[in-house]
Parts: sequence; structure tokens; C-alpha cells
Amino acid sequence: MSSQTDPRELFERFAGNPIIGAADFPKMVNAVFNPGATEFEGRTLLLLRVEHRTGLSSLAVATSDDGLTGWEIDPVKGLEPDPDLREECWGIEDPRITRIDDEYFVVYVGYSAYGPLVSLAKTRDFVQWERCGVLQAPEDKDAAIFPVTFDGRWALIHRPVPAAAGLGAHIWLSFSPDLHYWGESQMLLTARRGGWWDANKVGLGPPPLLTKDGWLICYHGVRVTASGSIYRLGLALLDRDDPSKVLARGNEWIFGPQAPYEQSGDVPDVVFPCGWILRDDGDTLHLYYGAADSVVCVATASLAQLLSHLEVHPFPTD
Ligand code: BMA
Repeated sequence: MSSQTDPRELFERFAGNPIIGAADFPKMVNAVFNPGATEFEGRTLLLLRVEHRTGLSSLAVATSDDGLTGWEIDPVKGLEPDPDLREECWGIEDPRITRIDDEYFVVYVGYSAYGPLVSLAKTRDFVQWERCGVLQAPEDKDAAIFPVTFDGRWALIHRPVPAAAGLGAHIWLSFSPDLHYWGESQMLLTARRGGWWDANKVGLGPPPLLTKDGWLICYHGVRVTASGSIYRLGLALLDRDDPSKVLARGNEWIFGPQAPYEQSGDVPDVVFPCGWILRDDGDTLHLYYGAADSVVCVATASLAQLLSHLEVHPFPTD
């Protein structure tokens, strides 16, 4: 299949994909994928999940002037798992960055011996970190906080997995007065069932993005097939003042594995974004994603086109 993006697609793959791979690291590593993204000191900063040749992951930083080319791996910045913390004894993964003033709130997956969980660390420079502890117990992942509070409460999107088999894994919303104690947990976006592309398992991609129509959500849906899982992306829109209200959700996936670097790798047929950046023109959106759990890629969309897409896709049935 051609790696050229069909002109009818909403996202266009960067011709220079993959933008970062294992060979870009001075030390031998297995794979680099699932990056968080933000702007830092006038440059694009990606917080990369680096999977070492132990199988365990840590977070490293790469920066670029234009967000597409000239990526430089930073020798100092990044976050290592703390060997004294049981909640991340098997590494740290899949960071989502929310910038609030000059502080970056990084929600990441801690891989504990009791399952994956959701942790938070804060930084101002990606060198010094303040760990804020576990936000959600296992099994939970695919989480990010909103950059604003709602009636004085912080809001976290996350994806717990029920212990009972066959119930699906759905996206939840929880609130906190202090980023420490979380409650008021409620279902936000359910995995659909049956033949849908996002049947049985969904999870948040990048942190929610405030737009003129509300909070734009990009989420992954997992389709299980005879030859493995396919991770694709869909869109939804949440109310600006009450993020528990889902205003729209697309029926069709808007991005899926098509290019060779997405279809083959350690885990074939995976596109998995943890970050996106809306550029200064207010419309160009760069989506940063891991492809096939092996490399880091970028794709570009028009925010206006994503919002119009949702307008013509009424809230679906399941
Ligand atoms: C998910 C996460 C991601 C990974 C994806 C595909 O459950 O663990 O880190 O990219 O599976 O393997």
C-alpha cells in the first residue's frame, strides 16, 4: 500500500517521517515512540518514550526549531524512572504534557509490578522534576489533565481497565481540588461494541485542546483482528465549561496505520499520539505520534477542518 496520504484524509503525514528513531540516540536503545509535545523556550519539545534494551522505558527530550526538522536529542533533559519507587519499577511511559503558565505538568504511565498506573511530575525546565505521586491506581493509563480548573476543580481524563473480562476499557473523567485527591469519577467516552473501529478499547491521545467549539479530544480505538490489534484515531468534542458533556463524536476514524513505518515495527499497525501543538496561525495542528511502537512521526491537519468534520458527524449510537 502507498505511504502517500490520500488527499481526502484530514491529516497529512510529514514527508520526512519518521522524524526520530533509535539510531538518533548515542547509546543503543531499542525504540523511541509515543511522544508528549509542547513549546519550550521558543522551540518544539518532544518528551519521548525511549525503550531501552532491557525492555523498560524512560523519557528523553528532543527539540526542533520548526517542529518538523533538525531534531536534537538533549543530553541532559528528561526523566528516568526512580528505582526506589515501586510504582515505576518497570519504567515510565507515554507522557502527556499540559503547560500551565511556566510550569509543565507531565502525566505519565508508571509501570508498577502491580500493573500500569497514572502518575504526575511537574517541571519548569525538563531537568529538575517534582514528583507529585500516583493519581490513579492500576490498571489505568492514557491520562492527561486539563490546563484550567472547572469550578475550582482540576480535571483528569484517564482510562481504567475493569478487572472483569469482556466489559471493555473506557475513557473516564475525574476531578480533584488539589491534584492529589481524585473523585467524582464518571464515564466520559465509552468504547463502542461489535463491528465498530473503536469497539471494546479506547484511550485518550494528546491532552484536550481548547477550541472555539469546546475541548477537542483525539482518542485511540483498538480493533482486534485475526492478525492482531489495529490502533486508529478518532475525534470528540467536550463542552468548554463542563467537560463531562460530550458534544460530538465522530463515527469514522480520522487517522490509521497506512505508511510502512506504521504497519511494521515492534508492534505493527499502531499510531499512538501523546502530543499535539497548535501553531501560531491558530489553525495548523502538528500531531506527534509513535508508529508501530518503534519510531516517532508527525502529521499535520487544519484545526478548522477537524472541527467541521465533527459538525457533519452527529453523535452516534452504539
Ligand atoms: C498501549 C500502550 C502504548 C502502546 C500501545 C500499542 O496499550 O501500552 O504504549 O503504544 O499499547 O502497543
